[in-house]
Amino acid sequence: MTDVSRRTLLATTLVAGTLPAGAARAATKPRAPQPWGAVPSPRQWRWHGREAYAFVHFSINTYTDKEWGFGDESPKLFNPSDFDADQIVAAAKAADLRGLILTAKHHDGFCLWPTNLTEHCIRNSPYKDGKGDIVREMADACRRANLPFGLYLSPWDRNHAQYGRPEYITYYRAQLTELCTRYGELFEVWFDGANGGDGYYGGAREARKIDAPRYYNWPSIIALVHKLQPNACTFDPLGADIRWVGNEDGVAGDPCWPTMPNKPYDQKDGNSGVRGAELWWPAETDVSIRPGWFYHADEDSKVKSPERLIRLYDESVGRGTNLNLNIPPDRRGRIADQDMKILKSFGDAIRATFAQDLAKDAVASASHSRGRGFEPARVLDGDRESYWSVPDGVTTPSLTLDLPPGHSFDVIRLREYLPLGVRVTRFAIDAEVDGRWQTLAEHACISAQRIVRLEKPIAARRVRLRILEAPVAPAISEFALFRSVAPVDVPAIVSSDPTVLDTAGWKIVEASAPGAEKLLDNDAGTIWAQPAPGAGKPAGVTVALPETVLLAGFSLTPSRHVMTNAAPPRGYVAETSVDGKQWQPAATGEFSNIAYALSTQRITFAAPRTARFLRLRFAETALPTPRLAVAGIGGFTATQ
Ligand code: FUL
Repeated sequence: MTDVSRRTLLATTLVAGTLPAGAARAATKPRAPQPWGAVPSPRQWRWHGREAYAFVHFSINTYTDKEWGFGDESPKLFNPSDFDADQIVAAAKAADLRGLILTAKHHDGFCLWPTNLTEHCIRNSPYKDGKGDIVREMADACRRANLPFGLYLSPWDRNHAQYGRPEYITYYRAQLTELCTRYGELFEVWFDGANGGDGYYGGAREARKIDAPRYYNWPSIIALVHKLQPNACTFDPLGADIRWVGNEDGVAGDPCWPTMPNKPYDQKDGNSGVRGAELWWPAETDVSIRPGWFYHADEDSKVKSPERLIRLYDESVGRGTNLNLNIPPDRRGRIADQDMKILKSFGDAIRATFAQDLAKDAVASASHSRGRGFEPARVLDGDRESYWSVPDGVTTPSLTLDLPPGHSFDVIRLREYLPLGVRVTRFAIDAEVDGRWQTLAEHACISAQRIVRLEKPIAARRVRLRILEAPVAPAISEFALFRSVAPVDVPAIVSSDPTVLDTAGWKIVEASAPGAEKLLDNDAGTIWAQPAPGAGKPAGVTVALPETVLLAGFSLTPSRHVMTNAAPPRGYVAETSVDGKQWQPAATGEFSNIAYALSTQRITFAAPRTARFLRLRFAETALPTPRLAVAGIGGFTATQ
């Protein structure tokens, strides 16, 4: 039997046979199902189609090697030597990212656009003699490449003298107005949840506490964005179009429902959403390709591998959320070569994997069909606006794809037609291989999309989607099959910066608790933990370098996860030695904001010194917790 006649036969016997009586002859198209529960706004529905886009953290922190600037940094520090917006856009495109969000202002208050609202901006930097505008350059480059553009504007501003008072809100709204009116269309506007705390605040150098929802009055700020930029989705307070996924690791809950209760954000609910809740408030999964959000040369060795990015893709996009992948430019103002290679490898693999839907020529049949316009074959047409549905009251239908021979697949993608709400509660996928049906997967939630990756490719005669539970008739817009293409390997490097020391050859000489090797394993996920230090209970570690170097400073990485019973050290006493016997003081101080920023701290000694041994002692934890935790230490030499 030829393929065509087999398909024709199947189409007449299975599909038409399942239509409701008379539907095949009916001249009128059946009514579409009624929406169920919360549904996306048109703006949110468009946003769901973006899937993955780039976050670009670039600012003063890039030049101070910090994650959170204090707000007292001189604008003169911002001086990209070779800024290239097109190269950054090309990196996003290489990774198949479909938008780009730039940090117009981070917590330190420095503005990347020439605004007259503050002196703390690019006008007072050496970049293009104060005539530069990074927001404009990025917006133009995105437009040239047909890449949607978005902006991040930190509500917390550690530079502004009036932060915490009503005058600052007027300033913030004026900033937003400039950004929403000068740079063309924006697809997303990002409000960071980090707020309050200590800062420079125009020289006051104090801690300021705010009650964020009351202080910012988010509904009015969101309304301002929507008035000026009707297509921009706002992130992430209650009332915004998009919510936070609840972690910065790139992992959405399984399931991750796009609905949430109409109450202030709760991190635990945020990760998995709440089935059937009243608000359409879908999750965005934000994560950095590097440990930090800003570029640091000593993290060149820690760029996530292409394989890791594919896992992140599966755990974010594959669970119906959008992935916001941070790709921070280096001090030149370009994406570092290592990151570029990794992004290309990742993007090539994603493109190749999803290039060809192997189910496209399958024959779709179903236990039920709603009739003309809602036939089973709608799941194969690659159109997110068309869908298969069934008569009202049918909630557990199944749909079978009779596959053309000669293909094997290991990736399955399902999509619901979201304008009718998220309708499927649970589903299973089966495959018929060598005449026997087997269940491949069973999950809760399809939503925008659900990607199921099999351990190995299978060649099935048929595959079947079984809806196991739904409150109403499902509406499925895609059932697609793919063969995954592995990314090309990109070997790790130590650092593009020769002053960054490779800790691979470092040895622990002594430590106040076992497990100190974890400090040197280049993995922020492994933690050296011990009882909190105190009187008579010192904590510390001594390391030996493989050879004597001109040591200019050290770094310390805390656990990047909030730990309930442990905290990083508040401060340090650092000493160095050439022979491991005679010790010289090197530096003493506090780690700035370590307990909240949870980012690597880089401490530069007053002057570089010849050393082969480094000893660090910690007197107390940064928060009153029973245990002390440190993820890593490192070191750097003087600039050569
Ligand atoms: C966090 C910020 O504190 C980080 O610096 C970064 O901007 C991240 C995307 O959001 O809350």
